[in-house]
Amino acid sequence: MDTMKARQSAGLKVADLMIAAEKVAHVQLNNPLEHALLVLVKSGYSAVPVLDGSYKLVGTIGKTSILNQIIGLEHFEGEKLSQIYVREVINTDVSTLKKDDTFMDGLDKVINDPFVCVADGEGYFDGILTRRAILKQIKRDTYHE
Ligand code: 4BW
Repeated sequence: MDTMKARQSAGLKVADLMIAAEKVAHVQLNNPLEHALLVLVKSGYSAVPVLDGSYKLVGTIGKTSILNQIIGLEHFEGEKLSQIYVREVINTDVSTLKKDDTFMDGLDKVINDPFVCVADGEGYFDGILTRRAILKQIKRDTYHE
């Protein structure tokens, strides 16, 4: 890899590569699971961020954890989708980034997760950094695009 280009990449901040909050599909804590599943199926994503009423980041929710809630012994119990809420199923054990964090901080985090949420010092949601954005940047560096 060309060292000049590698240095350029290393100089990038998370803010330069993230998907801004207004373009990120999300659900809210007090949504029933049927709404969350609708957002996930319609957007095509496996998991999306969960925000509270003031747009602070609380965690993420994915299709698998929703389906696990409604799986019965013999069939899916779809009626439960309106009785269980996102706050009961949310994954709060998520790592986060800040807009000022470096490209290398982002690369490190997307090794284990397909996306990482970006939030400010007060917890307000700024967007997500995806594995795709990091890989595209590595490709740009490698092939000098
Ligand atoms: O609807 C899609 N459009 C595009 N352009 N690509 C998609 C779409 N759905 C899936 N993909 C591709 C991306 O390459 O499949 C990868 C895995 O998707 P995922 O995880 O399992 O749903 C996507 O990789 P990625 O862009 O690196 O995104 C990683 C993860 O980040 C996705 C999803 O959980 C989340 N994500 C990405 N963009 C999002 C989003 N969540 C909410 N809103 C967005 N705009």
